[in-house]
Amino acid sequence: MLTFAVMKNELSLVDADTIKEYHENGVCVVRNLISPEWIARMGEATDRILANPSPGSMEYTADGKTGRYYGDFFIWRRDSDFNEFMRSDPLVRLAAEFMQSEEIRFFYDQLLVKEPQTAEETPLHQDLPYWPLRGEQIISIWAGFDPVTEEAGAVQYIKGSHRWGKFYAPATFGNASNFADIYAKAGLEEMPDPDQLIREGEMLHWDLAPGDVVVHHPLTLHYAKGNLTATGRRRGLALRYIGEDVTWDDRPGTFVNNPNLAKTLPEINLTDGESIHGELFPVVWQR
Ligand SMILES: O=C(O)CCC(=O)C(=O)O
Repeated sequence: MLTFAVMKNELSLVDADTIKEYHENGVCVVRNLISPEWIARMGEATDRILANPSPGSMEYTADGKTGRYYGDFFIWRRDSDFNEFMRSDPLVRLAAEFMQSEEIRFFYDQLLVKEPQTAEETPLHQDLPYWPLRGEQIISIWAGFDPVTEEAGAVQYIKGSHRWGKFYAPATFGNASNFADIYAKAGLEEMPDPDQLIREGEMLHWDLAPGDVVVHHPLTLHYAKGNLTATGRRRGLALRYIGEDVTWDDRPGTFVNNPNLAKTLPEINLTDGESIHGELFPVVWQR
């Protein structure tokens, strides 16, 4: 905690109470972090990606249904606005304030767009079971480029679930995503009834104005409803940052084994237990 206080004085984007809340609840909101200029620029950049999906992207809404739930990964590698955004000062400094690390690397960005009248929910899941990583210094920063409400599909988190000591088998996002077979290889504990966990858990979510972000721990259980609004878009970007305690986990059944995604990525030459390095996961902040 002392280190966090020192970091706060140096960087001061977030107060000690918010960082404490993050550690206790596994999630917290940070208001007014991103400038209106960045929001406008990223809204346009997102629309460019939506108009020109990459081979690694996912359409989670089936043909013929209303709305669109679109997912895409590692967008920073092909779009200069996404590249600059993930390296931009408030984001990398925020990541540094939450993680007790001398150095911050970018793991990847994930675009999660739900257009109006999209019924598809984001299934309840923890992030770390999808990822080939071990370590403590891992956070996600979820930024929206539109106002976000529960009706528009605000992400909802089960308070304190990062401390349950659970590592549940990944859930598949959408039936057409090709991930189910891969996750079956993970051999992890099946999640008990997700609806019951949601009903019985203390759910946290926030209405967000563009510029606000939500920071969550990689083991916090979270899900989102569809976007049931008539006209309000929900363009969201999850940015994943890692610190120097993170190492590669070569276990089978993580998202890098997905052939769709793999064909958009260079060969990953990290071996089990190795510290994360290389151009795919660039250093974005150093003390
Ligand atoms: O945006 C969503 O619906 C889900 C977000 C999510 O799963 C994440 O940020 O890890």
